[in-house]
Amino acid sequence: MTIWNRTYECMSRDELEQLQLERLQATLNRVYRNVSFYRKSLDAIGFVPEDLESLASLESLPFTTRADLGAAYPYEMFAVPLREVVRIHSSSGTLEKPSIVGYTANDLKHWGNLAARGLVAAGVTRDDVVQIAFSYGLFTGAFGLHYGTERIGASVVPSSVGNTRRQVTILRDYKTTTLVCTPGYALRIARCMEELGVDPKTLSLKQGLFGGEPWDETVRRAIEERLYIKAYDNYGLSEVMGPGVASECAQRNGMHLAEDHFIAEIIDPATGKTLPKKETGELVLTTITKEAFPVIRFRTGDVTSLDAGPCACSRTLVRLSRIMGRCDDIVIVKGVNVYPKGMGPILEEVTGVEPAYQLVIDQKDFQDVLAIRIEVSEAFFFDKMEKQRGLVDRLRKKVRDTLGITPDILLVERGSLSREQETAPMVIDKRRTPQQGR
Ligand code: DLL
Repeated sequence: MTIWNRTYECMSRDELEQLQLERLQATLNRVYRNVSFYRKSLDAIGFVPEDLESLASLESLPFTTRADLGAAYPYEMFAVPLREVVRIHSSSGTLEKPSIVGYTANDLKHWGNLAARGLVAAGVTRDDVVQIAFSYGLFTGAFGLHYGTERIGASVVPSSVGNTRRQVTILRDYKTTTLVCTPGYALRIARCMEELGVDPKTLSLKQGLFGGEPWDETVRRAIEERLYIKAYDNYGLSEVMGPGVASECAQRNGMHLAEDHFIAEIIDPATGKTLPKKETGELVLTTITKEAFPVIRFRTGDVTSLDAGPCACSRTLVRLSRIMGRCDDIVIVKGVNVYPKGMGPILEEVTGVEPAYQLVIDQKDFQDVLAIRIEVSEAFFFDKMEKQRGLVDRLRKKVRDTLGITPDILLVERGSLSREQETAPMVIDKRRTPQQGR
């Protein structure tokens, strides 16, 4: 069984905790010196980084939230001068102020290595041809796994997302062995293959790494049967690094978390109290090697648990269970993090004033479908049909251009959403696996 970095992936707990402590100390020093947000929040509790004596003291430090990162827009959270930053990405979605994340050359090196761990754990070797059907852009998914594939020495096919027929042609003609995309897009490719009459058994495809959005064992089975491959889960988030934070091994019984780079805690999202790791709660992550964009006790909003028991693969890193949902307002639609309240200002750019609206999310053949119900104002009603149609087109285009998701726009009668009385929820999520928090 191949392991990309045996020294770190199979460390004894004692050695790992010593390493974590040293790295945490260095990180706290760095943020205290260079990031005013952390200096202020640590000063407020009278904590001096030199005082850190054990990993347990991390629990006494304040959390960092998405709102904190948003308030630091664009670069206030950077712990190095921009001159040392060689790459900038940002979180996907509708947050008014998205988190802008930076990487030094060293950060990129670590990112590639951690993504390589996940690829190797899924059986990828230098003989593989890896088709990366994530969008290349501000989204971290494509680049992280791209670097990991190059690090291994396998061949990258950066097909990016979209043009599904072409993806199928590439899969067949380039003899792709490994598909990398969201689980939803894997099934879209599967459907397209079925429509084109391409038999997956005739392809070179062996495995796929899927992540960026929640999925479950039913989706895994559907991917495996329809693409005739083994499907592996991998997890990450832009605020912490991107893909490579945790990845499944051949046992496919949880994702080994790169604890030599990140310290994980599980908390009760309601009280903020730390829970035993095996309990289900919100995942909180602290980066301990990041130079440009370290985060301390970042509340991911993801609901999961950690398994510290031994794994037959001989890796000693804890395993993150499948992400069970979110405990904040964010809903993930086609891999894009949608903050429902952030949709208002997007629609307003077309309608002039923010309309009452409701997001209805459903799935067709495992594909997410987003409909936005928008209350028409009197002004829309008096308009001719043609104008209404124009409005619908402009709204659809605006959302597509901003989020990369093309929604169905449904104009509904005035008063039917009754936001004032709080009777109409802002989001109706009809998907089989609720991706929204509780
Ligand atoms: O989705 C990074 C990524 C890309 C990971 C590709 C893996 C593969 P963001 O756009 O910042 O970054 O979204 C992060 O997506 O907090 C989870 O809610 C969700 N998510 C990511 N991977 C998984 C997964 C990328 N394997 C947010 N299972 C995270 C469930 C996932 N949810």
